[in-house]
Amino acid sequence: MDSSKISAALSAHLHTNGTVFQYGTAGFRMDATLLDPVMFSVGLLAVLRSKSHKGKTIGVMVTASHNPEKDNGVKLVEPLGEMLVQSWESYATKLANATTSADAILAVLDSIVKAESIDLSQPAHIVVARDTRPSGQALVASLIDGVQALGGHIKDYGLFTTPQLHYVVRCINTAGTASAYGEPTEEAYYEKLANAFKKITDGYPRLSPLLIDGANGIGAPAMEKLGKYLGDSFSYQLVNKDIDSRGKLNFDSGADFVKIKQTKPLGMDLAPGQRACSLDGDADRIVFYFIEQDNTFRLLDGDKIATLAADFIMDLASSAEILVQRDDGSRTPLQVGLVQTAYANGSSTAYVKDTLKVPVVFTPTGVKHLHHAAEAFDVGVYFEANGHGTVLFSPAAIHAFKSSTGSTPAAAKSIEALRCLTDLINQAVGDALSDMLLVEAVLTYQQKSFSKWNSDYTDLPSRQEKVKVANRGDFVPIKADTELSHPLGLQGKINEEVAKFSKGRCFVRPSGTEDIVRVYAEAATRDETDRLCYTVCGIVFDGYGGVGARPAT
Ligand code: G16
Repeated sequence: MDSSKISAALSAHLHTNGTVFQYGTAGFRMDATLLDPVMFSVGLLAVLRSKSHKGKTIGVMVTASHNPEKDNGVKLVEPLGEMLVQSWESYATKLANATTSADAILAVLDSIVKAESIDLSQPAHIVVARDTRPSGQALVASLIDGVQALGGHIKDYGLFTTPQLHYVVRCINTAGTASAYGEPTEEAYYEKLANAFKKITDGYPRLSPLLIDGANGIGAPAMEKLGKYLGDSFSYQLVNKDIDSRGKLNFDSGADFVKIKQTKPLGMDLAPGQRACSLDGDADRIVFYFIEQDNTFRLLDGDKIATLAADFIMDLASSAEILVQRDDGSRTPLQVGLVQTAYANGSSTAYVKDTLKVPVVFTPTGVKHLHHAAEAFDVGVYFEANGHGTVLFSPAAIHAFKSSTGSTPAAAKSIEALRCLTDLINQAVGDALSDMLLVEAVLTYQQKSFSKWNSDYTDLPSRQEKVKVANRGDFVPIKADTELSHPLGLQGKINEEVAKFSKGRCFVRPSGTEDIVRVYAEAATRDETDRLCYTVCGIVFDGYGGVGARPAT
């Protein structure tokens, strides 16, 4: 470690304004003007992480995803495309906060090297990409300074969706192995998805065109490129694709807006019966929707995507008579499991358990948590209600799909479909474009309308609101985000309110991506749900440090 080189490089990125940095739900995320020292520190950390993996390539994605355009953020990606391992998140936080002086940063670097027994003579390889935010390019430059100060090699992929960055990281690190994931290029990514989609839908009548809201973000140009590979196998119309005008990214559009507001995005004409979906700012989330003849808006969110996918895969596995080889030599049916968070609609959980008869595991918010829980199953389906998720296939499941032949033509066809799914579904991370094709493939295969899909179960009315407070760090979630241990006394007050409503459920948790706390409520009717949600918002605002405008009641 060349201390003088690091000190000299830090001098251009010194942290001077007292902001406290925290690696949150999806990395660092805040107003872009504050991020320069953070980026430098992430460059240093990425080098250490790569060295600790003996030179494997580490990814860095510069994005603030669903946040407003003025924000930006950064997250680290592990060699197989997963989110940074949690034990390193505290290093990331310490290093970012140590950018105040050369002494501080050198001391933290040294402590990480010692704690992780890192061999500094190992090489370090980093790849970086960014979304379309105007602040992105300068932040990548700061990151590169950090990487080079510690002697790492870095390749800049430029503009990418978040899942594309995860994809190339996995491809690079699996190249030449039995689990090689593909070519680490944008073109190969589109080709892989498009080929799998064409194969699985071959011979089926096409569905009506899908309206796609690109949130005026990187998902829009990526969709246009993917569309060329899909050709006439997929019919769509893209709206909100303006990535050049300032202020449009995620503005009243995108998956987060549609999910929370339960309405169509700005810039989309949606006639009753038309099918539509929204990507978010970095194209790692997707939700679907339509409006009924009477103009009622119907949302098909991550819960609905998860149940559609789990049901489809179980049908295929059963018709294909798939048996999976176990460690003890036995061969047993494919085990499908579902992972949800506290935001999952209560009706979806009941449907999964009672109708699909699939086990459900709950984790705290953040795909990093869901992803790991999903790995416990042969097929782990994980989706947050906000549309962030994917389906993971275990090596044993993939082996079973590859080695089965099927005793009937129908079984052989189902096996082929399962094999296609392993290519169609991004195994590294939730991916809006891959998930979009997954849903469209299932609906094409089953010739199922959005309305029929929606009728699988009826959502309980739900509402999610944001409350701005002086210090969201005062709110400490426990029990997979369903309760708070602090501030003392608040949980008791929430419980008292919940008890007043039929099928009432409500929780409060600090966001890890925005400077607010979130309030989620569910109850038997729309009116009760709204009353429960707004009452709790008021309790939080009035008694626990609310700032700015009091939430509506
Ligand atoms: C990120 C995470 C998601 C999480 C969301 C909101 O999504 O990847 O897992 O659900 O933030 O998190 P929070 O409620 O803590 O603000 P994205 O799409 O913004 O990267």
